Amino acid sequence: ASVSKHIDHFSRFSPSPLSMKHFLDFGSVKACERTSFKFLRQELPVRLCNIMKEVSLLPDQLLSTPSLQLLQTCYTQSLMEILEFLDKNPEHQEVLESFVEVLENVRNRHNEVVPTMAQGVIEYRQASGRRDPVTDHNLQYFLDRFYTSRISIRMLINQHILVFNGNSNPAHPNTIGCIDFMCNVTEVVQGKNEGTVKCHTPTTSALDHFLLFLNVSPSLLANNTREPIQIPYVPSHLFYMLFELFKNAMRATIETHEASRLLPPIKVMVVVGEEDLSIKMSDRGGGVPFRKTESLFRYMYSTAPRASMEDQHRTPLAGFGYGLPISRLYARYFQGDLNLYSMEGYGTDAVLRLKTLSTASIERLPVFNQTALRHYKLSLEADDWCVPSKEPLDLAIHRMV
Ligand code: W6P
Repeated sequence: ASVSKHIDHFSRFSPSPLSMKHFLDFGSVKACERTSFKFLRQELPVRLCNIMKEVSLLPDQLLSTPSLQLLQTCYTQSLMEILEFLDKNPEHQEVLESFVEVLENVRNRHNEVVPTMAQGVIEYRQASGRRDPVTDHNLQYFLDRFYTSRISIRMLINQHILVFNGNSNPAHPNTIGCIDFMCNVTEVVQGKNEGTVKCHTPTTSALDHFLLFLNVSPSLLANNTREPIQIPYVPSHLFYMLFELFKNAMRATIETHEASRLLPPIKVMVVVGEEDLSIKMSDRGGGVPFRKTESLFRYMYSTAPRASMEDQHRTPLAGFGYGLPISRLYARYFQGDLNLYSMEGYGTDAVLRLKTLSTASIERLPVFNQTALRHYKLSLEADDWCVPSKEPLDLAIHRMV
């Protein structure tokens, strides 16, 4: 059957969200490579095809860019490689072993998907020359779903590879795959644990800056308790988010205190409750007008006049790239969230919320259905809120008769 037949078939299934508890059980004594194999050879095609379907609905001018062509080739190739396993016998050890190899290839093939997609969007916007809010809104919708799907697929692949192929990690005895079931949040905030699976590669110098500034700028840790604060979580996801928040806070602080020799500290507070674990990072970097805070999470906002992705990799403390929107996706992926509360003229509080319980940390996944389809068919509609007029209304001309 042709590829599009497969995509149509598998995109009719909804992805099955797993909880943190599921992930942990998969990697514990109950772990069975065969069970995991049988689940993944079905679930990976379902997740791949659900998002491939949405890719195929993108505007033609975007789909025809070299970047999008490349992405579609990668996704198709990976899909076909995984589908090969549908009629293989799970009882054969060689099958299980070659599956792990294929998963490693798939993962590496998709390493550059984020910058490639970003490049495609830049090319599209340059070619079309259009900056209309409807297109931007639709692309934001798509990219949030596309990147979330990628996060989730990599999570499944990494867990299978690490649990059944990797040896246990002696440096972190509490880990099952890339999950630390007693992830010490305070240590991640302090840069002491970046996680083992990299979801991005901070340059060595960026990491040095991070650790240096954390020591130099008196980053204060206020805890509500003396006990270590531990939750089941993916340290690399947590580190990605905190590092990104820190870069932004640091950049704002430096830029608004250029003349001063003393930088106001960036303070971090970690609090654990029964449901939520909250981390607040506060800077006194002058803040952002309220009107602009939501645009900090927009891909279109950051792609417009900025430096190329190359430059972003090189600049140790860039900030304001795709980092914030992706960080919010990581937070939401396990039912958390990331919000900014800024006071223009003073500074910004960034609040990251995670779930305390492994049963509440459940994957939040996009599904391709009629509702999603409608988003791609959405065109310009009249707003149901009045547009403020520039001129004050002259009531004198509306005289009653
Ligand atoms: C700012 C802008 C921002 C974004 C994210 C986190 C902190 C900050 N501070 O001024």
